[in-house]
Amino acid sequence: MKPAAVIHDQIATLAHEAGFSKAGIAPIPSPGEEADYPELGHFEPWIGLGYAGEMEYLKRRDEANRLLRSSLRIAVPWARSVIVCAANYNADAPKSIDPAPAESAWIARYAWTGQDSGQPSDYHDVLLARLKKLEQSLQQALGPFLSRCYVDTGPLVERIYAKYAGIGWIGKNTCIIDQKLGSWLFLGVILTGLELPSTDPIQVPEDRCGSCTRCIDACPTGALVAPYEMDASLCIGYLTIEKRGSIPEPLRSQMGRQVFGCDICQDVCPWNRRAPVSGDEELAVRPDLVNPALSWLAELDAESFRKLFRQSPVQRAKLGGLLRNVAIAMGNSGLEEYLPKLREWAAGSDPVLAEAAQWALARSEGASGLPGETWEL
Ligand code: B12
Ligand code: SF4
Ligand code: SF4
Repeated sequence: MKPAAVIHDQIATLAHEAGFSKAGIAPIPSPGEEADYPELGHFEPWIGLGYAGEMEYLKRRDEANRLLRSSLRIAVPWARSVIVCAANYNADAPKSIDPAPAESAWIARYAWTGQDSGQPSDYHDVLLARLKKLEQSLQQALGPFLSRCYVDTGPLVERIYAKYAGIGWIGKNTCIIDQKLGSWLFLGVILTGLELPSTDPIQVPEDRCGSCTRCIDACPTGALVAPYEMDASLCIGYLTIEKRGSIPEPLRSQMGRQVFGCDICQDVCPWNRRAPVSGDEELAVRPDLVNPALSWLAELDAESFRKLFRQSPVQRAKLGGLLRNVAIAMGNSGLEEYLPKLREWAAGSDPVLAEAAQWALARSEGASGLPGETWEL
């Protein structure tokens, strides 16, 4: 094996060539050594507290009833080290917290890509193609080895390995933050069967949150229940993307205009103020998805949804989920112009959408200052 520094430089160079902004190596702690990554110990209690909501994939266990994601030694026993790569997706575009027209919705920044160019442009596909390129270069440089690439879907808590690979610290908003790049970073991992030398402990980034609590203070639903701790079942990212069926009523008025994901706890983060704009052509922003009109999204049908969000993470919410979120945002807007659409939905055959629209109508009724007014449904 070559000296650690040479391997690091080689991997960093090849990762850059493959299109990543940053890369590093995290060894996988041996059984009994998991305490070396104390964050792994938080996973089981986190699941126990019900913070994963209905995200059943996070709760998967092996035959011995061990949570797969609590350790890579359990989930992928042959793996010995993780190469973690990060791609900057910061765009020169408005923030979710900037003043915006009352008629506009918010789609999270990570889903602004997805042009129907024939090329993969959902970040999952873009990063996976880059990881595979890097994997191939490494196989050539280091000789054949067991490996597997994942973006988002692997059985691991990527951010813990990202920290120990030197990508960034885990902020109080639970995101990985790099001092220069900020937190608008996608992560991708290559699990390897190689005992690659770890990133020098000195390079494990220092926590630079200090006494700041902006993200916790700004979270509309109180999902950041404590520093570094999220009750994901309260997070607007979960409610608008992962949650099927109805969204719990007390949370709806806190969702504001967010119809897909949420960027608030990153938009308020001082480390994102001077973060460089990405300039990554494959992750280029579709301007039509920045502050889109609620009325435009409300008119989507199965065909136009499929066309608009082909190659886009928005597909995950499905049309029914997106329209449910739009109905809630319309209710939160307090604008009377949405009443006809809400009445139409309230009388429609999709029970989840109908119920969300009824809630939005009742909320608009309160906001219009016309208590007692009834609408024909
Ligand atoms: C499930 C999931 C979600 C869930 C839950 C989020 C969450 N915080 O867990 C929901 C749907 C809410 C979500 C939202 C978002 N997600 Co998401 N998500 C994931 C996924 C698939 C798993 C994360 C996971 O395992 N969570 C479980 C909990 C337990 O982990 P955790 O919050 O990271 O908590 C650990 C640490 O906080 C740690 N910890 C560290 N220090 C300390 C200190 C103390 C005292 C304590 C108690 C704990 C603690 O302990 C915890 C347990 O190990 C990952 C991909 C992956 N495979 O890892 C992407 C991932 C985390 N998401 C990502 C993104 C981009 C987002 C959104 C920005 C999308 C959006 N705009 O809506 C938001 C960000 C919200 C936020 N503030 O985190 C990126 C994050 C990149 C980054 N820079 O950090 C990832 C890595 C996907 C990727 N490959 O790029 N996501
Ligand atoms: S993404 Fe939004 S709802 Fe989720 S923790 Fe951050 S601010 Fe709160
Ligand atoms: S807003 Fe403040 S506390 Fe939250 S992640 Fe950023 S620096 Fe840390």
